[in-house]
Formats: sequence, structure tokens, C-alpha cells
Amino acid sequence: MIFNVDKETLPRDELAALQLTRLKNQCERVYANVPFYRKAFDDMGIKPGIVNSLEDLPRLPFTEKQDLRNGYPYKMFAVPIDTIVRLHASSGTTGKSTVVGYTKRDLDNWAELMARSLSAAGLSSSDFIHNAYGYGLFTGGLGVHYGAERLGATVIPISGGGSKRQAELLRDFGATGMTCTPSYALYLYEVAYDMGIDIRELPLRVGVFGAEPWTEEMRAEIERKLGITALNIYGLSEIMGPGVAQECAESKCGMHIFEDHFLPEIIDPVTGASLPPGAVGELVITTLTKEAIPLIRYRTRDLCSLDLTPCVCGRTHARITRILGRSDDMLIIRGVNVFPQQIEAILVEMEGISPHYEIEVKREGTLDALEIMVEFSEAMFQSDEIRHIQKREKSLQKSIKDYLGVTAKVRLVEPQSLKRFEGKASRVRDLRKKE
Ligand code: DLL
Repeated sequence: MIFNVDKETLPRDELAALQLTRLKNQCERVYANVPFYRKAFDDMGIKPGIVNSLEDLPRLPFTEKQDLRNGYPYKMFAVPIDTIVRLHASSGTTGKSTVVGYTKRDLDNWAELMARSLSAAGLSSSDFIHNAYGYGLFTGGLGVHYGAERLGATVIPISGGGSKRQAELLRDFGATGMTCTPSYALYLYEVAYDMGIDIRELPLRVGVFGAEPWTEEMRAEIERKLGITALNIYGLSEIMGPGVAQECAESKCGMHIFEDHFLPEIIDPVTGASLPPGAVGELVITTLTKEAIPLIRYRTRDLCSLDLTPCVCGRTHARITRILGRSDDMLIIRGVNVFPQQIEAILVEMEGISPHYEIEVKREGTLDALEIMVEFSEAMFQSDEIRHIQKREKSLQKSIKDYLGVTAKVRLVEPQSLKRFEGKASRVRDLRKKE
């Protein structure tokens, strides 16, 4: 179901006209109200008035995460602080945390975009949504919560953690929809399974998963184990939170980015040059309606491509492909560029292997060494002999060498022996960084 037919199926020329009006307005606002932007425009010798068409976008300055950090906590706000009704913040695992604020209208738009997202995933007012994204400063919990309410669904604000209770309530309350990170969905499956609850037999039918990278192979695994349709949702706190882009149940192929609110571009992460649809590069987003923190050409660091081909669902908004990684997550191993998701895709394809893994990179002498630990599936572990284990390790090593061109040491470890995550998974340890 399309939640906002008028906006989500707007003919592309009308969409472009709306985007241009909103872009001009945003440029005027940031120039007048945010010293950072006034300086950035002045330094480039431009005024907001240079924007006469969407093609002028590349003439505007970029905004980086570091700019938000420099403005900590409120310097990037474009409205008086007393019009802010909510704050969220990123966890700050990669540096000082960034604080984002919302006006009443921002929250209203966010709820609508999250309602659009849940609706695109096939959920409606008659669904019960088990929302296991963390509530708090993280945008996942409250973002989904108000969207589910806007949709008219029944939201179960379970938040993250307490997995046994989650499994029980998933069964008792009869949730039909579930929202959490994809890695947590698999973890919850294991917890439930150990308690004698088979999620496949519950009424649960749709999962809306995001906040971390995942693969098509992982989707297949989740769908098989939980007996549901698993769909991808994208967002980031700097831009809004969840609900920036959402995969539709009809195509299950790329996430519609809500273009009446966000203007996407793909750029070469090294040169900053614009790239055409279909080319993989860094996603850059300009907010078109944000009041509290409007951002011009925000560099997300997320790598994907833009798909402008018409979608079977009838939405006219462009799709972004699955996020292939973050430009700052890329591992360079003996000169070869490797993304953790590429390794995951190879692991998950092999039978008898679970999608729980850890990647460690260290320096041995002067060379980089890559080690991958991955869990056996329960069934395989019980039946396999040592020599079979070694054979599998060798075969994985060969696939990694063949597909990615890097040599890795693969170690198969016992089921349930690697760390599990209730929020975003963190599977890479790059020990070289400490040197
Ligand atoms: O993770 C917002 C969110 C909550 C999205 C719930 C989806 C669901 P941040 O904590 O600011 O916000 O992290 C944003 O997470 O730049 C991506 O690198 C990554 N990310 C988010 N969604 C996806 C996804 C939330 N579907 C950062 N696939 C982003 C891959 C994702 N990566």
C-alpha cells in the first residue's frame, strides 16, 4: 500500500519542480541562520541565489560529519533552540557524538516518512509491530514508534535487549511485523529456538531491518529461518533517522528514497565528482524540508548506486541499492580493497555455515594478515568430522581468494561461540590501527 499516493507517485517533472523550490528555500535559510554555511558559501564566493536548477547542486559546498562534530552541540541548528522539541545523538563510536534536533514539524514529517516506510513493507493499521530497535538517543526506536502509530498499527515498544522476554512476547502478543537490526533478528531466532519457540509458526510475516549493512544472502537466511518477508530500511540520524529510504514489498530490489524530502546524489568518494545513475559511489543527501538542522550535500560515507528505472510498485521516487559498505569501513589488505559485506556474502553462501562471523586484520611482520572466524551451523557441527572441517575451511579460503583476490585464514568455530549484538553488529577488528 502506498501511504501518501500524491507525494510518492508524483510524476518526475513535478517532483523535480518541488525539489527545486525546496532547495532554493533551504539554501536561503542556511545562509541566513547557520554561520557554518554562511562561511562555506562565502569561502566559495557564492550566494544562495546561484541555484536556478537542480543541475546547480554540485556548485554547493559539501557538509561532513566532522562539521557536525565541530558544531557540537547546537551550532548547526538553523532555528531558535526553544523551537526544538526533541534531541537525538549518534553513539559516537567513531569520534565525538553528533547531536541532532527536531522541530515539531520535523517530527511530523519523520512520522509520515516512517509510516510510508512501514506501509511500503506491506504493513498496515491492522498489524502489530514488535519494535526492537533501541529507544533512547538512538533514532531507531522512537523513529519507528511514531511511524507505526501514524500508520495506525499497534506498536509494541519492546526496545533492545532482554531477548528471552522478547521471544516470549513475540509469541504471546502475536506480532505480525518486527523491526530491529538484521543481526538481532537472527540472534532472536536462536534464543527463541532454544526456548522451544519456532518463530516460523508464529503470525509474524514481515520484518523491516536496517541500521547496519547486510546482504541478499543474509536476507535469504532470515526469511528461511523466521518464515517472513525481510525488507531493508535505511536512514541516518544526521539526516533524520530511519525512514530516509525503504524497500517496497513489490520489488524487494533497492530502497525508495523519499525524494520530496531528500535530494540524493552519488559522488566519487575520492574526487567528489558527481556520478551517473548505476555507478557505485558515496551517497550524498541534501535535506529539503528539515527545519532544525537542514544539511546541504551531506556526505553519508555510505556506498551504493542510484536506480532511476520505474518500479513495479508505482512509486516514482528513485531507489538506492543495498548499501555495499561505508567508504570508511573499507579494509585495504595488502593493497586490495575489501568490504566486510563482500566477505559476508561468500560465507553465507556456503552450506553448513551460520552468518555469525568476525574479521580480524593484523600485521604479521610487514604484511597484512586477514583472519576470519565463522560459526558452524548446529547441524553441521554435530555431524562433521575434523577432516571435513578442514576441508570446508580450505574451500572458504579458496572462494575468498578467487572472488576478492586476498588471502585469508578461515577458522570454523563452534556454534554460539562468537559475540552476539542487540544493536548494530560490530564484526571487524582492525588491530593495525593501534600501531
Ligand atoms: O542507524 C538509523 C536507522 C535506524 C536506520 C533503524 C534504519 C533502521 P545512525 O545510528 O545514525 O542511524 O547510523 C547511520 O547506519 O550511515 C549507515 O552506515 C548505516 N545504515 C543504516 N541503515 C542501513 C541499511 C541509524 N539499511 C548509519 N543498510 C548509516 C546498511 C545502514 N547500512
